[in-house]
Amino acid sequence: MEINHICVIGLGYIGLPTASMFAQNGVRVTGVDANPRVVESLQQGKVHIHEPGLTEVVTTVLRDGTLAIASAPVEADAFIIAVPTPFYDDKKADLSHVRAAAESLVPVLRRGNLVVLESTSPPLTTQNVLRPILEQSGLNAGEDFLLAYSPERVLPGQIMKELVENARVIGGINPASAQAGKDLYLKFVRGEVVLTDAATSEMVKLMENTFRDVNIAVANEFSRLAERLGVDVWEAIRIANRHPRVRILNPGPGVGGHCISVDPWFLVESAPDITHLIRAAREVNDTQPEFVLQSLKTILPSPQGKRVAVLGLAYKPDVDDLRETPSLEVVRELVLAGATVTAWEPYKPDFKAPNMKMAASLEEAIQDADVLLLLVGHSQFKALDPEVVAQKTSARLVLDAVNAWPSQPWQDAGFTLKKLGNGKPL
Ligand code: SAJ
Repeated sequence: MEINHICVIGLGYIGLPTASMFAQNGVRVTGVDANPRVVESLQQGKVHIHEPGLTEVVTTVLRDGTLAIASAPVEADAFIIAVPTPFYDDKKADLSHVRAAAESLVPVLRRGNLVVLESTSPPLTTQNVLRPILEQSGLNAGEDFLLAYSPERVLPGQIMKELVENARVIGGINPASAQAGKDLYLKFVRGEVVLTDAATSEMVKLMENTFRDVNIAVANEFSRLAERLGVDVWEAIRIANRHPRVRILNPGPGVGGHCISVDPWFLVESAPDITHLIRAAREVNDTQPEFVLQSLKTILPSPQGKRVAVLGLAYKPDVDDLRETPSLEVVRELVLAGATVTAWEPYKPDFKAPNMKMAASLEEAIQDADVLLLLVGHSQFKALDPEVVAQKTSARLVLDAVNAWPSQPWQDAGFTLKKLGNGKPL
C-alpha cells in the first residue's frame, strides 16, 4: 500500500513520538489532538512531554513542515489512533476517547484507507467497538478500508529508541489489513514485524504488561515475607537470581504508570471468573504503599506529628510522569498516620497536592525533616553523597523503598538506613 500522508489522532506519550518518527522518515504527518492547549503549544513549537530525544525530533519536523498540528482529522492515506484508555473507579475500561477518535474519522475516511488502533484496549475492541463506528461512513472494513490493531510497547524513558528497535506486532481484521499495517510501520521500524489477527495482538499487549505486573507482585509479596521473617529480601533476590531460570524483579512502593497498573484490569474485566491470579497481583501491588508505612514504623514507631521528607513522586526513575504513581498513595498513608509531608520531585517541581507541601529544592525538602523517605530511584538521588546530605538535614532516619542507596556509606555518615523488605535487625 502506498502511504504518503498519515494522520495521527492523540499527541500524548505515544502519539507524538510516533507522529514525529514517521515525519522524520519522510512521511507527511498531520498530528491531531482534542486538547486545544496541546495543539496550541505544539503549533508554537513547544513540546509538552518530557522524553529523552523527543524535543529535538519534534522541533525539527515541525520546522521543516513534515509534521503539521491540527485540532481535527483531515483526509489521509492512513490513520493511527493513539488516545488514552483510562479506567473508571470500578476498574472498567473507559473507551470514550477511542470512540470519540473513531467518530472523528467517519467524515474523512475514504476507500483504500488504513486505520490502526494503538491504544491499549480490552480484547476485541478493534472488532466490536472501532469497526462499527468506522463503518458508519458507509464503507466496509476489510473491503473498502483496512483496519488493524498494533500496540505500542515502548518503555517510557527509552521511547525514541524502542519505537524503532522493538519488535512490532500488527493484528489485522483480515490478512490484507495486517499487511497494510506492515507497509506503514516499515517506514521507520527496524525490529521484527510480526503479523497476526486483531484479537491476538490486543491480547499480546495485555499479556505482556500483566506478566510484568504479576512478577512485580510476587517480588512485593517476598518483601513483606522477608520483613516478617527477619530476612533481607534484596540479598535473597540477588542469590535466587543466580539460578539460571529465575529472574525475580524488584520490590518497591508499588506499581504505577498508565500501563502496567491499568492493563491487567482489562483482562479481569473481560472474564472476571477466570482471572483470580491477575486480580490478586493487582491487589498486592496496589496495597504496597500500606506496606511502606508499616516498614517505616519499624524505624519510626509513631509517625504522628513527625515531618517526613518524601524524595520522588514520579511513577519510576528519571521520568516526569506521575500517573497512577504509588508515591502519592504512600503520601496519603503518611498523612492518615498524622505525619506532615514535604515532597521533592525534581522532574515535576510545580506539582500540587492538597495534603502535602511541595519543596522547591532537595535542601528545602530535607532541612527540617525527622525522616527521609526515598520512593523513586532517580539517577540524581542515587548520586547523592550521604556526608553532604547529613549536613543539610536534621533527619537521621532513612527508609529507602527502592534499594537505591548503599547501606554502609549512609551509616558511616550517621544515618540509620532501613531498606524496604529488609527484616534483619539494623
Ligand atoms: N516496577 C517495580 N519493580 C520492577 C520493575 C518495575 O516495582 O522490578 C514498577 C516501576 O517502578 C513502575 C511500574 O513498575 O512503577 C511500571 O514500570 P515499568 O518500567 O515496568 O513499565 P512501564 O509502565 O514504564 O512500561 C511498560 C512496559 N511493559 C513491559 O515491560 C512489559 C513497556 O514496554 C510498555 O510499552 C508500557 O508498559 C506500555 O505502554 O504499556
